[in-house]
Amino acid sequence: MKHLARKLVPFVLGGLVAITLVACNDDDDGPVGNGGNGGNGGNGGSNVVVLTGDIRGTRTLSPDSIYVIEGFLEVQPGGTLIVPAGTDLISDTNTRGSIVTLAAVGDDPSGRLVVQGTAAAPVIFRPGTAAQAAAGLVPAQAESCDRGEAGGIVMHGEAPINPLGGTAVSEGVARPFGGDNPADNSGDIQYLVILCGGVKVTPDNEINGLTMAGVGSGTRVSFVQAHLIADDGFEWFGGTVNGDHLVSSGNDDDAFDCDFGWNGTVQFFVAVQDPGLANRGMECDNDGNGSDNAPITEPTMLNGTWIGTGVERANSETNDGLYLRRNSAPKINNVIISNFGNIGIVVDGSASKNQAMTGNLIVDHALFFNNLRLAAPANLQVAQGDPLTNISFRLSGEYTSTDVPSAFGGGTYIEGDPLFPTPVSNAWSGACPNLVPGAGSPALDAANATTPSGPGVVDGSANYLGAFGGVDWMCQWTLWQQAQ
Ligand SMILES: [Ca+2]
Ligand SMILES: [Ca+2]
Ligand SMILES: [Ca+2]
Ligand SMILES: [Ca+2]
Repeated sequence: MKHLARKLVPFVLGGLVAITLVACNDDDDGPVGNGGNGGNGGNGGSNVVVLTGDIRGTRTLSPDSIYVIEGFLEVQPGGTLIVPAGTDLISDTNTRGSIVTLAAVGDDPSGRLVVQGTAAAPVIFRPGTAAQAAAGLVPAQAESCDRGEAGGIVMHGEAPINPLGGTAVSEGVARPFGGDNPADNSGDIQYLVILCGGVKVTPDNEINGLTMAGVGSGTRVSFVQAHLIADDGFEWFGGTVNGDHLVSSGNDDDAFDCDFGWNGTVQFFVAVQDPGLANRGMECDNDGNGSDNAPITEPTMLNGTWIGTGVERANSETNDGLYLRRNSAPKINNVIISNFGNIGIVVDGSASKNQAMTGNLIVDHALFFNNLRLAAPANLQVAQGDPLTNISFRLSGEYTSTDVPSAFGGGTYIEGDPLFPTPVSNAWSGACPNLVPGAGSPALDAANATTPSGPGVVDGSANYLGAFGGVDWMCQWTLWQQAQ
């Protein structure tokens, strides 16, 4: 196909570098320009390639180049963008460069993003500019970026969602999603770090770190970190996509957010919040009105470790762990809920209360530690546990004290120190926290856990509470710097 490539004047800052502007309507492979010597260093000799516009057909990037994404880079229906291990993806700070995959149209299947990172060579998406990349400055900038300097990754698919009519338009990028193909495939992401992203396009109209809108179960999302995001780390809007080994760290708003009928499973996840800026560990709605629209938002979350801010208000909102509301009915098992400044679990409102009463909303096999609410307001009742600070169910006015045990009373709730090598109060320190429970931890006692099973489970032997049963799968490939 036609090439719209032109070479710009080479920069001679830190070495000879060519910037190539490529309108992405070609099926070509690799950049145009002089030969690179490995993209990660960003030093002399690497090509800097600007990506903008549309991806059609299959486009495979090269780890020998540095790619600067300007605006919304859209992987069109039928298209595939392949990103090899170790490739640098720079989100242009001036245009909040974002990768957007579009939902299927007609005979063309959903656009696909394929990220082939490894633990040793993850793909890192971070803010910068073409000029900085040419000057070799972007890798250094990764040490000092701030929330909202980059865009994000926004995936759309044609799996079922619950707005009336079965389709919707996405936040932030305003593209359609939703349909009747639960097996929809929006790509295969492995070992991706999304750094300093998230954009408030307008109030309540935001790009998250990784947005999955109507994404189907044919998609793999595996080993992904969203770090220092100006909105949620991960947000699901309906769909059936599963995930594993997800890390949400230092993000404003919620570590994980779900809405519009998401029905996937996530096994192995970590949330670590910044004491200076955060909202909830997990926020779940069926929709904004708490309707009965089907499919109901009822994801399965297994083997997760949540570490809150340790302060009651990390910004203008209280710091609660799991905030489950508006008729959502998640099923959450084998988890550690710790260090939230306010309440460990909030089941808010009559709709989600009814889901809990009928056994559809489940939080079970949970270890609570160091959640800090010290005094109960009038609408707070405690169904389980002593002291109040570690296990707290905040209940709206519709509840009575006898309601609660019927919903949660049969569960396995443990209080105690998980014995992490890194104390929960120091998890947000600028270094990767060691959250593998030490010997004797109640998190490792199989009697406190359930055996994971079902679609989306990647390890059926993870009979423990939290994200780690003995092996740290996180610190080799994730980034933990503080905001600028
Ligand atoms: Ca959001
Ligand atoms: Ca929130
Ligand atoms: Ca949110
Ligand atoms: Ca939300």
